[in-house]
Amino acid sequence: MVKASSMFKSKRPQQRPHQGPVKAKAPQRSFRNLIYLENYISAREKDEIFDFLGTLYPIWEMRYSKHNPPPENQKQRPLLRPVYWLGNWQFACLNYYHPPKGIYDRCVTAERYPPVITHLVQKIETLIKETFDPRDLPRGWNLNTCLINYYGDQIHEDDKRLDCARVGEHKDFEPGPVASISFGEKALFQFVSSKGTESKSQVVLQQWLEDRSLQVFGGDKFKKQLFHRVQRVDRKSGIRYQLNEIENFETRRINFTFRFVPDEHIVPYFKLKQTAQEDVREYMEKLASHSNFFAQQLISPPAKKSEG
Ligand SMILES: O=C(O)CCC(=O)C(=O)O
Repeated sequence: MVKASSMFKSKRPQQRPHQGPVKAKAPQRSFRNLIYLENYISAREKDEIFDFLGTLYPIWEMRYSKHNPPPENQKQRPLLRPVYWLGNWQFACLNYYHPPKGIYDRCVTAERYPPVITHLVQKIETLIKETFDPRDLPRGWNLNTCLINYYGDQIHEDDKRLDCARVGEHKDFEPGPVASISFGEKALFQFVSSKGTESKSQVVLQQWLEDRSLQVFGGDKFKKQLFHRVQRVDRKSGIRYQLNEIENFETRRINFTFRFVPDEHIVPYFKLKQTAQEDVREYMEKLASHSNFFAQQLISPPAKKSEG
């Protein structure tokens, strides 16, 4: 069990679904399989991570594609935010990693972690191994996959802003604990219980994720039973990140979530099935325009010489 400073249970979830933070003085509590640590990332590590972020060009993905069209009653739509993946890229239109059935043709080999992230991930893995029940750590578990989420405002042509700094309720299906580090404006992160689309979700637990904080969650309750979401991102500090320009977007929070995908389910682009290659080709080309790694991935491997 690890101290989850200022993590608090929603007082009256029945009466107050979807209403943002419950105004209660946050008590110090401990939860099994849940860690929240403020100031976990040092100022120096943050600087190094931001130097690295300055080399990335995040992309806006569409949720669906030619070979994975929207289901009935749904439309094609862009994700709410630009993203970048390290370790492997789970394109939205390939439906993300979702065991037990959705494990092939979903995770595409991506760039490795830079040294500052490798070092941090080792520290986080050690913390998790020391504090989590070993039964909640799948065989071979390590944090080899990272999703970088950019949160902020979309700026429209008439200069109108659309605050799209949130994530709807969902589960992360990668096995084992997920770790997340946050930078910039604080975000209201909520665990919610949901009984389907008809009834409103109930906030079970919520936490403001502060700049330089670490959050880890795992186990049946937080990973398998509850959903989680980012309800909103504050703007009180006035933070605006000037990284590589994301067209018509103003970033005020950046979050890294680290996950585990078994290596055997991560494949280079050219090993994806043809339809999946076709669906993500445009994204790969966009990434390749700024990254030697992705440019190399688009070069077909030399055909194997036939024996004899
Ligand atoms: O931004 C966050 O704190 C959480 C992001 C998240 O839920 C996800 O990437 O699955």
